[in-house]
Amino acid sequence: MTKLPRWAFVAVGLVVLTTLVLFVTSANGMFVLHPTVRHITIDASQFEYSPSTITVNQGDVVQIQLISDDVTHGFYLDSYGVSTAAPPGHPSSVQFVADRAGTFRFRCSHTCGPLHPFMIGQLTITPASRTNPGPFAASGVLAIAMAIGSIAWTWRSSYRLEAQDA
Ligand SMILES: [Cu+2]
Repeated sequence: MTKLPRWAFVAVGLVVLTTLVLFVTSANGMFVLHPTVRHITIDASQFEYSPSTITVNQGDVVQIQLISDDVTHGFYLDSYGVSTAAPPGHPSSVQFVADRAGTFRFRCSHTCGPLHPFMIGQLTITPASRTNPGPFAASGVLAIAMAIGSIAWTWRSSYRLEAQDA
């Protein structure tokens, strides 16, 4: 029976390891490397939010402070079911984890005047794997470099041993 060279086992092991590392780091939302707390202040007035478009990263802890500049306004985030309301002079806060990526509307949940139904904003939650390409890409490249380096090194060592035996 032909004995497989040692480096073949090492190579297979490293390829498996590299694949695992790449799989784990690229799995969407599986590993969020840098969850951050995002403090966002929204000014509400008849009949708009400022800012009306917000972007956060998946996994972020989002703290929203709602401030009303005139009458009582609400904040209701579609699909997340997060809601709060702020009378003028009484800011209110709500916190949630942006665990699902996508684009969601938030709307006024407190009747505030004739154009109340049109008081709408948009929250975009960017998928984790696309928001942090740096660390993901870096770990993948590092794993591949280590694999190639180790294979080359083991191959060289076994080659030397064979040369000595001859
Ligand atoms: Cu309103």
